[in-house]
Amino acid sequence: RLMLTLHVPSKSMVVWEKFSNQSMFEKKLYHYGTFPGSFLWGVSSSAYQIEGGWNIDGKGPSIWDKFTQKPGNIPGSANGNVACDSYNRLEEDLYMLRALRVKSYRFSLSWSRIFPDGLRTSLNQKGVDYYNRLIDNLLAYNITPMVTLYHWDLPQALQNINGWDNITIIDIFNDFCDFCFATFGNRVKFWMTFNQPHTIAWSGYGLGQIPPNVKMPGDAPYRVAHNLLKAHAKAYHTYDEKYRKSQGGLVSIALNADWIEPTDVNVPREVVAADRALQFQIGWFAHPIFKNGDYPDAMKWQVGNKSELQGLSESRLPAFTEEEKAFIRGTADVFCINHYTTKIVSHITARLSPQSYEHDQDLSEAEEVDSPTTAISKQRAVAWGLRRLLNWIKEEYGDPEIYITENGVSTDKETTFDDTARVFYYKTYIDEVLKGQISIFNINLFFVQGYIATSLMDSFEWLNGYTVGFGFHRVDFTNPNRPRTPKYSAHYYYQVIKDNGFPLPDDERVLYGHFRKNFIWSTATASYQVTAKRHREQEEPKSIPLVCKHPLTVGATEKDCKPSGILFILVVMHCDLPKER
Ligand code: GBH
Repeated sequence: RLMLTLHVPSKSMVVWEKFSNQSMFEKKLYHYGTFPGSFLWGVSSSAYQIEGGWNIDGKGPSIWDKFTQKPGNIPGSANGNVACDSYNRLEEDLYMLRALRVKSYRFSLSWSRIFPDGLRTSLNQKGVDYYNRLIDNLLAYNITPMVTLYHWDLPQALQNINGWDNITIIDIFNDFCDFCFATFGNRVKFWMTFNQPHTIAWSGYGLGQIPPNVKMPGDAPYRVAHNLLKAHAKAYHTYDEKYRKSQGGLVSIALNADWIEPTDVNVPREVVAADRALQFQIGWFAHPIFKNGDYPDAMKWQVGNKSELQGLSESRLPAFTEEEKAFIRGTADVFCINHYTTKIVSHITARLSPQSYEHDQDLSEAEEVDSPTTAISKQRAVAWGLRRLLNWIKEEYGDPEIYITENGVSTDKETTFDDTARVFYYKTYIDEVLKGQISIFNINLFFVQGYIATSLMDSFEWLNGYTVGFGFHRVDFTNPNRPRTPKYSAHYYYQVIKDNGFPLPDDERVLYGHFRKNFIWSTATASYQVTAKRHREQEEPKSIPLVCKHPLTVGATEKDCKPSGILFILVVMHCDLPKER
């Protein structure tokens, strides 16, 4: 413990101290109880994944439109041209939301549907009308809209000027946000600027897997993240200065994080490594926003040292000025977290070349092999990781109000109704959230205000196309009408929302009382288990001994076996048939 205190810089090491030595029993214990009455249950979606209508009513193309038009980029050459056709099927979407009885719906705005070329001068009123209709209908049904301003679908016109790698985009994004606050903010009170800036920076500009498919793992992700943080902060201040007073909403950003468990919690270096992994993932954005306006020490140290060893004159991690730090610090009203899985990391000394955000971390990552796999590789269902992550966030960022803005699991597209894996996932993951609301085993509480399940219906799942589904509803993508059908999990989630959690079922309640007077108490065994070998060999049974009336005493008579008032229960035996039969 002392060693850990000395080596793990972050206060949040207490999470590993408290939890990592939990027994299997403690880890898997099911906790019954309910959430506070105000708990915000919801489901999520995002524009490109569901809307379709990619080139109608004036919408401009986004980087995802461009990427998916090229055959072979996505399995089955899938794209979001039609997707769930939500642009034309608002009524169907609203019907599902009402049927689930959710309290909130998290969706995103397609920037290029509102500003086709990304700029305010290109305003497309039909796009605005669509979102007005959606928002008005949600409110009419008492469903709180939670709006993501940017869920990865940058207007292609802005990519032509280098997208998030060009600092001028900070002001351009701010114009878009300003317009959305002004236009929808009288009804929308929950805003998220970005969905998963980590994915935008690393998958988009480092690995180059998602658009804009830039493969510059050594520096572009850091530059892009720097711009995303400034863009977020700028939009936050715009809301603060122009809209907060009259509209009274809140602004945040949806960060994503896997939980990270060290390979060996008793080796300080490994706990430091796990903490470092979280700092590079969630701390990259959360540390500046929720702590001091600057990157985590672990990142500054690692990237700085590597850069020096690589002979660079300055760190590949850009630095903020004091003014910028003050501008970024404190720019989120609540903590929004997207979470899916848990990974195990260990410390390594990574190679210096090529330069990469990945190697900068000096970590290697493995799967949590005791947990069930899901339809997407390396995305195991590890429910207990969620509670640890929430506790880590609580410790690291000073007990913020937390919303879980995405959590869910995929099943393959053949699973159309009986999605028991999804039911099990929600049942166990939501229970980990519940455990944090109530003090058990004296373990600290965190404050989760809402839970948004991903997702409302099967959708275009980015690089996985339509091969997997996260939805409570199945969508038949081969049918032009895109019919939606509730899966088993939809019924289950409806019940969880209705019960506001997991009230103790009647058959789990502890009962005190007496059995009726003539109740027969007994005990059981099987002949083979109690008969000596010698005895069995002497007495070759003439018939199959299916029924033994005297399980306790071999050779006893019926009289011997019936002490007054006690009857022996007949034991049916299947396992000791004579060999020749
Ligand atoms: C979520 O990300 C998305 O936010 C959500 O829109 C989506 O519905 C959900 O995943 C399920 O697909 O393969 O290049 O995209 C979850 C966190 C981080 C997991 C990035 C996949 C790999 C990058 N994701 N990660 S890529």
